[in-house]
Amino acid sequence: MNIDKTPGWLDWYARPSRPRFALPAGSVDAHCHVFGPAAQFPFAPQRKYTPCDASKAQLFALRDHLGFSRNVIVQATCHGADNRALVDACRASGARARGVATVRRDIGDAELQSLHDAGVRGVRFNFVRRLVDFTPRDELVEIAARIAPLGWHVVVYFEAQDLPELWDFFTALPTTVVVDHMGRPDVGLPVDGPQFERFMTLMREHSNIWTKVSCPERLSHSGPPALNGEQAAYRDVVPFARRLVEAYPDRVLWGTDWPHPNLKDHMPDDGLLVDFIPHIAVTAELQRKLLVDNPMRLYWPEEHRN
Ligand code: 0GY
Repeated sequence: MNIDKTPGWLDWYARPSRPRFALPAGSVDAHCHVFGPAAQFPFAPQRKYTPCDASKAQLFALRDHLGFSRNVIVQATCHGADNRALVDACRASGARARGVATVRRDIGDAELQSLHDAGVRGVRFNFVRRLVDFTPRDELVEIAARIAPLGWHVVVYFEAQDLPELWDFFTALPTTVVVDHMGRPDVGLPVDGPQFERFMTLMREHSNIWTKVSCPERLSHSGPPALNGEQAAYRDVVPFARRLVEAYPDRVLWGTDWPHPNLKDHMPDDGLLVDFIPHIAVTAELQRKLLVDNPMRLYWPEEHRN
């Protein structure tokens, strides 16, 4: 099927390095996507970008290459509220993938149950204007009330400058709330400056709020390592992620964000992304919580023993 990708689209990295950091046994890549394949699972007409294909088989091959045991697959906006590619991947994973779906208020109880049976454990509310059209807050409140009894949570994606306006909505949600990519701070600002302090306050005051300390490649101004390898990759993101991991070790998650939609200047080597982890979770205990205990508690609670 011939589908024109968004101009300038960067495809995912076909030959990632093998990480030097050995992931703890049972690690979960808690933020990744599948795209299509478009011939089987067409992209949504209202999408804001058209990506390359990124199939479940390619995702599972990456999982094994990097040393992860499981995936949490997050519905990408290019598929709108059509969760078929996500469900197909979860079902094919042998219970090694859970899903976070996008649903509309008109979803029926039977469809919600069928998503649950496939492995969906959350919904994503996206507030990033370049990715989605506006959804009325009352619709989101209604959806949150529908999914709460299933034991699901809400994943929210927004940019740091929008947090003040979204604060009351987030803090009234009745479920666990997981914030994507640390609320997208501007890492050019001080880690103890007002913008990131606001996010730290959100975490401190609301024990139901978790965050993914993910996407250094998206947030960084300093970028990937220089070719001579002298500079650590994405070093300007380290203080932000490390601060969260150390302050809230039981409420942080990590994911690759493969296949890395909408990156404009470089495509990360997923092996190097894994090598970023010991810079933000510096002890074996913090690493185990970030990569194993926390995602297991949220997505596979029936198997979680701690
Ligand atoms: C991410 C980030 C992005 C895209 C999406 O669903 C999506 O389309 O999440 C982005 O463009 O910042 O987490 O994958």
